[in-house]
Amino acid sequence: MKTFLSIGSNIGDRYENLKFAINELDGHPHIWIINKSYLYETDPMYFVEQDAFYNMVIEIDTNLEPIELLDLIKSIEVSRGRKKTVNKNMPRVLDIDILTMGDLYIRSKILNIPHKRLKERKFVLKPWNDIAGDFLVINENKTVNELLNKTSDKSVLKMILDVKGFN
Ligand code: PH2
Ligand code: MG
Ligand code: MG
Repeated sequence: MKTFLSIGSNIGDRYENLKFAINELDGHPHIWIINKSYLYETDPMYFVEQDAFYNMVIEIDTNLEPIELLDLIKSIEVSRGRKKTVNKNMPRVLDIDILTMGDLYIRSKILNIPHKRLKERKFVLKPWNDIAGDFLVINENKTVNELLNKTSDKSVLKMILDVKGFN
């Protein structure tokens, strides 16, 4: 199933943290990395008194069930040292979020697909637009490019020149 993931980090070596996530996903027998966006440094949203993030979006193909993919990404986050926090939107070593998965629509306590806040986040829409501007986002009935052009998020993202050959 064609799936888009958002990856972010704002603690420690942000670059290595994102790379770790991609390598773990790549090494999984039921996941194939199809495409990667550019890498961006982004100002924190919601809780703004924290360090800047590195963010990117990747496309994968997977035959895992949504809940299996969720379990896997949680375990990757924990294995990189992510700790549970009481509050939402606090600094994190690694955050992997499912944006869309095929044309699934899931609203539940533990899993929401498409991601509920994707259209208010330029740190999601900008990198997503790099690799899938024409992708039609189910439920929104708009392409990624249309969502990017319409978003109320006015933040400016800084593209990171990738000297280490990440992309
Ligand atoms: N993630 C959040 C909250 N705020 N801000 C930026 N710039 N990047 C993120 O990945 C991010 C955030 C919750 O997951
Ligand atoms: Mg998140
Ligand atoms: Mg998350």
